[in-house]
Amino acid sequence: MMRKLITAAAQMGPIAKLETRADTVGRLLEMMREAKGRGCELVVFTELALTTFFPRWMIEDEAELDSYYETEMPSAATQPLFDEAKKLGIGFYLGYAELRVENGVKRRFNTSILVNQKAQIISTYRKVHLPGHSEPQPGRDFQHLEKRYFEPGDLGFPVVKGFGGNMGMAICNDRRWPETYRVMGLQDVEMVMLGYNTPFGHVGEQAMDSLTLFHNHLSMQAGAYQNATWVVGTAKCGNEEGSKMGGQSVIIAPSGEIVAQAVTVEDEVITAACDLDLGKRYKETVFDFAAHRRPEHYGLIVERTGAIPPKS
Ligand code: ING
Repeated sequence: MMRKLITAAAQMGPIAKLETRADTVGRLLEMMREAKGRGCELVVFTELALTTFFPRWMIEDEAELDSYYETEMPSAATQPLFDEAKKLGIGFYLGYAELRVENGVKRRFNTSILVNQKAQIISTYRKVHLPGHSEPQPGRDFQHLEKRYFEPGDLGFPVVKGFGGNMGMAICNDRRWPETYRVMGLQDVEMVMLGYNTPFGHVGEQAMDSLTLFHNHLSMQAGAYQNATWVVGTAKCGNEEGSKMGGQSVIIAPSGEIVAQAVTVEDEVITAACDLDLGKRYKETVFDFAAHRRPEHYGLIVERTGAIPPKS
């Protein structure tokens, strides 16, 4: 029997700095209901889905900074998401800023969770690849201080059983690094869910910034194909506090083909019936890792090649 997982990507338009958690959760609930109405069993929300993308600012006041984080999950503000998910029988991926105190020390992560149709958290992920800077950079219209406001993730890239398949998570910049998909590909992942907040002009070089949307899809389509997995990429987009961010949320098949794509820079639900067995044929042929991958031959044989050894 085909393992068809009807999946939604719930793209978000801008979240204003002063928008309340209740207002934002209200928007998420509306899209969760729309997804359920289209027969979805899973809805993938975006990165930092509860607040504006605050790493665009230098925030000196610690209380203000802490206000963007959740200290528990579900929190009072997000409990309605869990309640509605259980009532509707739909699971969800949710990105948010996580603040925890360990031995009196504040730990801060850019986190995502996977919640099943019984509203149980079945997987947690913390963003490994943090782009941008730890100190404000001169000459930028907007900062990108994720290295200041988050630690690199300490949970690896877990793949868990859920929704009838092998489910993995990533967050935003992770999608640009092949290791992200391969570490999960080696765990036989069948769907990678990820949210992203991708400002135009991030690099500050026109030749690269003009390719922001191309690189967005290139990264995810390559990751999907080379690891024979579905990839669901959900944007937060539009003009958010003056910072313009790319949209074009997508659902990508293991072939690398885009099967659904958002066409606005607002809240928009896109859906696809994802056959979780679609990747199997690739894993049995082109990407049969056991038959074709040769990690034992990837090393640098300097004496035979005269290659330049990497700096140790
Ligand atoms: N944002 C961006 C991302 O990786 C970025 C940062 C934008 C990097 C454009 C390179 C090019 O999509 C986050 N939040 O990681």
